[in-house]
Amino acid sequence: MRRRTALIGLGHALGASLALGANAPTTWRLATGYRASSFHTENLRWFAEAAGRATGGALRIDVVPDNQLAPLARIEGEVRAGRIEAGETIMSSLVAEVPIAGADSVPFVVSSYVDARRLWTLQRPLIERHFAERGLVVLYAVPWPPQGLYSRRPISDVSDFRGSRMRTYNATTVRIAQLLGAEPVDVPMVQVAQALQAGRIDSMITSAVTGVESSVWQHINHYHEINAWFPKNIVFVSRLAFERLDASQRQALLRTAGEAEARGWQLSEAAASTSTQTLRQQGMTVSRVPAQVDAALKRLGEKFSREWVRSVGHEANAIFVPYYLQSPR
Ligand code: PCA
Repeated sequence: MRRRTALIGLGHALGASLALGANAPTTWRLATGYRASSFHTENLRWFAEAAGRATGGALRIDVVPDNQLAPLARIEGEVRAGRIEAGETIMSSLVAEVPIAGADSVPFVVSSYVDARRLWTLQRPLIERHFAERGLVVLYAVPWPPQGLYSRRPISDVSDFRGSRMRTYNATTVRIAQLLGAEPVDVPMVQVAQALQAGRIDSMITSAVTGVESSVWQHINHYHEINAWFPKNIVFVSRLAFERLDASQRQALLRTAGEAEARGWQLSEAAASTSTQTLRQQGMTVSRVPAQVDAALKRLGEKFSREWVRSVGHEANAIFVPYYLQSPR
């Protein structure tokens, strides 16, 4: 009798643990280097919740912002190594290993969200292939608003940059600073306010939304809308983690990623205009650059593109030839 009770007890325990196994969600950590308050991170949280619902609670994604799991520049490597399941990074930061990832940071190629979408449609298949070779599955990509030029003083000539210190956030912005004759100073986005306060930088190229998030008006007065490029953040998961989902969960996840991408592009476009207004309301001078500066910047942009196309080779043509052929302009 005692033995029977014990067996029944064991049976219950086994049943309970099997049931627990069936119900316990797969949990992924998704690392980002941007703040919880960034529109990108808000969209990641939306994606995580929507993916949870779409998989009937089988997948739980915990978004970990602000470089807490790994610094932005290392997130892709950590996901590749399987130490973090999923992540977000700024795509052009991968340019040294995946040159085509730099396509969206070539200056003055894309000047509107419509262009940016066209470029992503052409770039995406190549990016997916390179990511697959690295053991990663692409979920979605969302652009930052157009990149403008912040400076302590108004820019009346490109020679104003000579010897000044320009904040950079990856290899492409470093090269642009060099072409302008400025000294590149690497500052992660979350430390921009500090760097300005400490007087470590005189200028930077980034979006209006990043200026707002860093309350730059406390230290810097001029914002020039040069619309230089629309860099994208890319969200991805390790293929091993992805393959642990069953086929219907994978489908649900990819469908949700498509929705998050559409939603993110809308958030970006909305943030582009509200944040430029905020810069104005905070007393910053928002203007274009003088015509001769504009022309000089475009020439630098062309030099950058030539270097980039040469370093990337045929994949650059695979994107830019159809991009320019389809151009409505
Ligand atoms: N903000 C990020 C990347 C591009 C942008 O608009 C940054 O400044 O680092």
